[in-house]
Amino acid sequence: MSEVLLERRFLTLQEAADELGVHYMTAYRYVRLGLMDADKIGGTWKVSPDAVAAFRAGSVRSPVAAGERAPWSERLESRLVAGDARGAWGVIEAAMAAGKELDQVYLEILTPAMVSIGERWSTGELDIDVDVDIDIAIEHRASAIVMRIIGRIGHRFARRGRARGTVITAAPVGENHTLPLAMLSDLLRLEGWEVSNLGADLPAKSLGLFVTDTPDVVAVGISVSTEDCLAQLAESCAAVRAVAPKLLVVAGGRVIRDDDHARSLGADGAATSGQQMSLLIEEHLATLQK
Ligand code: B12
Repeated sequence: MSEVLLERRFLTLQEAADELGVHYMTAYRYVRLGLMDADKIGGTWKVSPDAVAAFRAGSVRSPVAAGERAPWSERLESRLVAGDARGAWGVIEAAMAAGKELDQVYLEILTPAMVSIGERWSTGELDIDVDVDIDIAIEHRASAIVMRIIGRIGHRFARRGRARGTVITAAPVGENHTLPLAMLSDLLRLEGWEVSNLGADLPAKSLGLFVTDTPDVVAVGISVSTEDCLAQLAESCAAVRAVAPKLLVVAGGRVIRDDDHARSLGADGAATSGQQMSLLIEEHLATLQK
C-alpha cells in the first residue's frame, strides 16, 4: 500500500488523541485495551477516522458507553487483527482480573475471537490491499499470538493430586489446526486427566504405536477442522482399534457433525468440548468395570 494511501486512510495516534481531546497516552491505553481499533503499520499506530468516530459515538468499544464494556472476545479480536501481542495479553489479564475462569478464557474469549477472524477472512474483510492479498497472513499472525497466550496460561490448567489416567490427543495427517487441539488438551487437564498432546499432522501408524506405549491410557481424542481430513481421521481411528480394541476413541472439531457421523468414521462417539469428553471417559471406564 502506498504511503499516500496510508496517509489518506489513517490518522496517527497523536492525531486521534487530538480529535478525541485526550492525552496521547490515554489514546494509547484505549488501543492497548482493545477499546479503540488501531493497526500497527511500519512500526507506528494508525487509527482510521471510522474507528475514532465509532469510539466517540460511544459504540460497544467505547468505555464511555453507559458503563457497557465491549465483550472480552471482541476486544481480544481487535488486538489479534492488529498483531498486537502485548495488547492481546493485556485483554486476557484484564478478563482474568475481572473474574473470568480459565475455561471461560478459552471458550468465551479465545475461541469466538478466532472463529470471527475466520469468518472475516473468508468474506475478505481482512484484506488490506486488493493487489497484495495478505489476509491469510493476518490470520496466521493472530494464530501465533493465541498460541503464545496458551503457552503463558496453559500450565494453570493442571490439577493437583493424582492424575486420573492419560488421554492422548492428536490430529490426523494433513490436519494443521493445532489451536483446537491445544485448547482441548488444556481443558481435559482441567478435568484432572494427564494429557499427551501429539499435535497436528500425525500419521495413523504413529498414533497406534504411541497408544501401545502408553500404559495408563484411558482414551484418545482426535481433532479435525477441515473436511479434507475426515478420511485420515478414519485411518487414525482404525489404527487405534487395531492395537487397543476396547479403548475409547472420541472424534471432535468443527467438521464432526454428531455421534452418528463420528461412528461412521470409526470413533466411539463425538464430543464438542473437553468437559463433554471427560464425561464420556468416565462413563466408558464405569462400563469396563462392570
Ligand atoms: C486459525 C485457523 C487456521 C490457522 C491454523 C493455526 C493453528 N495453529 O491452528 C491456519 C491459518 C494455519 C489455517 C489453515 C487452513 N484453514 Co483454517 N481456520 C482457522 C480458524 C480461523 C480458527 C480455528 C481455531 O483455532 N478455532 C478455535 C478453536 C478453539 O475452536 P474449535 O476448532 O471449535 O475447537 C474447540 C472445539 O471444537 C473442541 N474440539 C476441537 N477438536 C476436538 C476434538 C475432540 C476429540 C473433542 C472432544 C473436542 C474438540 O475443543 C476446542 C476447544 O474448545 C477456523 C475458523 C473456525 N470457525 O474455527 C478456520 C477453518 C477451520 N480453516 C479452514 C480452512 C479451509 C483452512 C485451509 C484449508 C485454508 C487454506 N486454503 O489454506 C488451511 C488448512 C490447513 C490444514 N491443512 O489443516 C476452514 C475449514 C472449512 C472446512 N469445513 O473444511 C475454516 C472453518 C475457516 C472457514 N470459515 O472456511 N486455519
